Amino acid sequence: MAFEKTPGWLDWCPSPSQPRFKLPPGSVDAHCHVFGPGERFPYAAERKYTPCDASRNQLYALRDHLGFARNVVVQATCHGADNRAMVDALKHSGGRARGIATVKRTVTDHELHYMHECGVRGVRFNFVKRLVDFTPRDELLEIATRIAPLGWHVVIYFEAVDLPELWDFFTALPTTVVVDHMGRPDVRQPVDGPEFERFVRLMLEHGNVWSKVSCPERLSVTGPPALPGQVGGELAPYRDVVPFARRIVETFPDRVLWGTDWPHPNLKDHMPDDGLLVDFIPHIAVTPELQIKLLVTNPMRLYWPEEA
Ligand code: 0GY
Repeated sequence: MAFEKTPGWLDWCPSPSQPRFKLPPGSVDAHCHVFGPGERFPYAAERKYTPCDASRNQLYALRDHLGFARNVVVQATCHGADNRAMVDALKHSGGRARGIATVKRTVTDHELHYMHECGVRGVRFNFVKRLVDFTPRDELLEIATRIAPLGWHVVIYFEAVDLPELWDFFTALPTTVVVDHMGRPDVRQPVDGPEFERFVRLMLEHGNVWSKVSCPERLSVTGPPALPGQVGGELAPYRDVVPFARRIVETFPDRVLWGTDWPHPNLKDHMPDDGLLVDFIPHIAVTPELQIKLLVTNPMRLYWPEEA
């Protein structure tokens, strides 16, 4: 089936630069997606956008180019609860990819066990209104209760302004909870302002909450140009996001993950150079110890505990 991309859609960068930052051996890209290809894995009827294709082979070529060893492939909303493209990617990774699925309450135990065999280790609950239709909380809690015995966790995606309303639901979840992109802070606000303090408090008070310190390109207002930054006298890409991510990495070094977010759905003003995104990492994890925790130890503990 042929799909037409959403008007204004930005395609992923075809020739990312070679990062200057050398990733530690065994690094995990813990947040990325596959899209289709639509001919083989059609996009869902209920989707809010139609992307360009971004296949598993293209994802794994990027992994090798940037120097990652493994991936965590997160089900993208354009595929709804049809996890076939993501599961196909896991099955063709040689054990080097784990997955996060989207499921409905109608999912069977057989389907959950099959996905586990293929490498799925969690489900994603999405509260970003432009991406998904509303799902009742009792359905989500039922799903969380069913996946908990598999050792899976819940990934949550929400906007910072919605955290107060979602707080009680998040803190009642019975699993490890991984927050996408630091809960999407407004980086024009102070890093010690009330909005980000609320997110820090969520992690301080709840030891089961982790955060991906990913997506500077999505959160940044200053954008990518590498101007002289404050950190170590280096040039910091996406410098307005650095204090936020650095604070989370340094406060919770054992509960942070990092991912490229390739192929970067729904960006409006620019498509990042994935090599430059990797060069953002040493600005937010400024010592080799923090870098190894962020890129290797933490994701291995969560996704490959048998090898960690
Ligand atoms: C991300 C961010 C976005 C989209 C999705 O599954 C998705 O469609 O996650 C977004 O548009 O902010 O993490 O990829």
